[in-house]
Amino acid sequence: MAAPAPTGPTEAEARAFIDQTELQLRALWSNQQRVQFVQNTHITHDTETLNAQASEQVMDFLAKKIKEASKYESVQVAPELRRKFDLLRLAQDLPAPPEAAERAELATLAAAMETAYGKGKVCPPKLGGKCLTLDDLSRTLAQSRNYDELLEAWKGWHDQARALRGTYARYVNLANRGAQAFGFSDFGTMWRTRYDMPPEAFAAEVERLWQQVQPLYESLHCYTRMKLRQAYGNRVPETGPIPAHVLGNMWAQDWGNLFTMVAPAGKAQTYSLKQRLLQKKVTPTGLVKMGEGFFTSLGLDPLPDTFWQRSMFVRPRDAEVVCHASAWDITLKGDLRIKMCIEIDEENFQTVHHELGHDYYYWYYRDLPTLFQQGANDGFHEGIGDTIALSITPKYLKQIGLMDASQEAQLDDVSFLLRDALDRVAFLPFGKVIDQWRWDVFSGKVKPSEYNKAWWELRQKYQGIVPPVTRTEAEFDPGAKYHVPANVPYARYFLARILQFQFHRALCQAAGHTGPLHKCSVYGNKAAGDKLKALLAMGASKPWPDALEAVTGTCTMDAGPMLEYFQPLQAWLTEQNAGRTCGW
Ligand code: X8Z
Ligand code: ZN
Repeated sequence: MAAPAPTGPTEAEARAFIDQTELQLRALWSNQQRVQFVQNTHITHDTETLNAQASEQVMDFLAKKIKEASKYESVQVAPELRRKFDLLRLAQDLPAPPEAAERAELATLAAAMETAYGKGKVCPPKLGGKCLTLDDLSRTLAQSRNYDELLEAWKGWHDQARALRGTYARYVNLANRGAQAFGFSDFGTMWRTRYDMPPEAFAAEVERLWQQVQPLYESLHCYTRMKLRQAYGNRVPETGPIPAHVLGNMWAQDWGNLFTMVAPAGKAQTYSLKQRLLQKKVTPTGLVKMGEGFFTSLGLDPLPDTFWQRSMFVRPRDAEVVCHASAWDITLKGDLRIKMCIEIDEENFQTVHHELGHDYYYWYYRDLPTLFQQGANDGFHEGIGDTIALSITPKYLKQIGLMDASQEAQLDDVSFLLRDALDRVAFLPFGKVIDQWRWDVFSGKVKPSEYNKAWWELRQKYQGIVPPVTRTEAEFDPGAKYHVPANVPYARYFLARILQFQFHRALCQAAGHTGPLHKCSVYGNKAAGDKLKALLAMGASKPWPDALEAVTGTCTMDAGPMLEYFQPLQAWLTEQNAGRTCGW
């Protein structure tokens, strides 16, 4: 008699495996979050070591579970359960290399790079032992109009990052070994596989969106360059790329700080949000309260008391910290925090809304299964707070007492949109470049001996900027940007920049807004709030095109709404640039 055919595992067994894995993951992730939060708010040798240990633990656990999961590959299971298996394979921030010693090394390197970035300082001899932090240097970049002073601050911060070069190359090596152990050709491919489509299709998608917005960026670049030339003379070329240090920001990623310099001639710019906030003696906590106030006006919950008790809002006097802003849910059950070094200005006002967007996402999906506690894709997560910030219109500022009626009347559409574009439009090529570079580094197309060369080629090609002084392979300029040493993917911010306008238009429609999109604020509108809550509560339970369709009615990412929003500015820029050679 023939032996009965061997039967594979059942759907029930597959489900039990995932349920158990999710429970264990929640505990491990929560522990890791807690340790990381402590490290980020109090860098010492010990907190860094604890962080490395926690990462290693998560790495080991996920590697084991992903291997076990292959048993269930051919089991017929419900789509929702299959999605969890797919998400499990992609859940590693750091993919475990095969050897235990390599895993420990990768975890140690990653923790060390993040803390090194956090501790980064510049100590110019002329200050006689006094050192400058990134906050200090950024203030100079934002406020100074002295070419050489700007250069010194820019060069100081970029030069100190050279210490990370060797460690970074080793990290690339180990992370690739990890990614390959799970069937990805390299770590960058693993990153690009997180978008419910093949990795090549995702790269093409980013390129397609960039092509949509490139003309708008080029118009802004052309106009800004002309204005900068008026201020800095021949040191800013008439037709070539702009030196990277005169754009008001350490990485030339958003240019809002140039507003008073580039504002339309003849329109006196008397209004300053920063001045108004200072005048009203708004504290860092007060700034966060204002952000919360927007979300609650939409009918979303107030932040829990523990948020106010456990967050870090200012740079402590007596500890090394990672100041780069971030948002947390330590327990994955609503222990929300933000960590920021708030200074009272417009940029921080925007960032507070950005971070609270993350916290509200965490909050509304906190009851979902662990693997679904993510954004529909990571661009959604980055785009929520920014969507809300798009509703910070003059009308809204007046409503909350941050602008007078006379100031509102004076502010014309072009000035308002120009201010906004200096941040949101200027960012677009930067949002693309960071991972364009890392994808090439991880794939091996760019070798360590060409790190800086490749970096500046991309910066010039997409952003139309050049380093203000010669850079060589002795330096490591990508390391001067937080997300590179901190192992945080960046394409998400590019997507967010596009998505936030799609979300904004959808919320405005729900609120019954008519008229130009840039005039819309959904402040106080519960219908818009309901739409937002529904999106947040979906987490990653469905592929992102479904989530996008549920909010906007379309399942493709599209820069159309962004172009619509900036249309009056685009028309004005075209007039201003008439007769000039744009591009670089
Ligand atoms: O890193 C951030 C947030 C934390 S997720 C502050 N952003 C990017 C950056 O600063 O480079 C927000 C905009 C882009
Ligand atoms: Zn963010």
